Amino acid sequence: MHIIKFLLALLLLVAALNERAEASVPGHSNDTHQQAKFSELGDLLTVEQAQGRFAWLSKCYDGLLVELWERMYESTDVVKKEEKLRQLKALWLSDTALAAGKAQYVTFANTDFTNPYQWYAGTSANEACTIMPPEYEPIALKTTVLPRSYCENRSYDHEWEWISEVTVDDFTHQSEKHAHSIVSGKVLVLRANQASKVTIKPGNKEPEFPSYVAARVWLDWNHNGQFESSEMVYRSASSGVFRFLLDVPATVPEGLTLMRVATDAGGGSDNACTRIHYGEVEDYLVTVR
Ligand SMILES: [Ca+2]
Ligand SMILES: [Ca+2]
Repeated sequence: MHIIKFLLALLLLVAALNERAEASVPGHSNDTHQQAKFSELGDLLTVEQAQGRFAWLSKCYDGLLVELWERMYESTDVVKKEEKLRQLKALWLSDTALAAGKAQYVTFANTDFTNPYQWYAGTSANEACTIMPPEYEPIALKTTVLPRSYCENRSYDHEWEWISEVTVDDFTHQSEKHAHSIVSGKVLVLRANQASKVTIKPGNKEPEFPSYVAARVWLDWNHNGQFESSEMVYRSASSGVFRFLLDVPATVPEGLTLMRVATDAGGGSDNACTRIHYGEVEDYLVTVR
């Protein structure tokens, strides 16, 4: 049963990767029917973090890695634990994969592919071991896509205010309330030297009395893994829907980068890394063509 589940997860992952490949075909846009496949699990790791994930699991959950080895090889041969770990590492973190920036790592969640406790496995051997929620399982073998890691940001409180929808031209993402989420199932494609129409719909626990929230958007145009002050592309405050035109620079380096959207009824900060109070932070994978 476990093997089937894991294989299913792998298939879903392959589907997600295909979807990403499709999304990068210029002019190919069928967002509506693909919307259901959006993943909000986040857990997008860089190559270095994927290596750290393996080291952390080897330290904290080596039994689980052994179990994964047994599922993948369907073997009951007497093989030493160290050899099993070595083989897994060779499979997921081969020199070829590392050189291509495509290391693989295991991500964990509930069996329904949700992460209700917002629990993530470690990404460095130096991190202390934490206890995985008992109902969690390894649900997918992911391939690294982001070459850089970004500062974390999340809200202290997302009970009353959150982000319920973000649209960019034909791209729409509706979502529930979270402290932070990474929309990792699909890449948002922007056109160089054009203006894109963006809307941000805040969610409210009492929609008849919408809160006055500050909204900000940052885009790492220069792909350096940081949101410089010049990369804050929008800032406003309102109790309604935010609408603006996003001017995309004429030249942006190739590859994936990150767009961060934050709403905060506590006013927020111009610093994309400063933790927000009442609202949500959503990160989107973006490529400019
Ligand atoms: Ca949301
Ligand atoms: Ca930057």
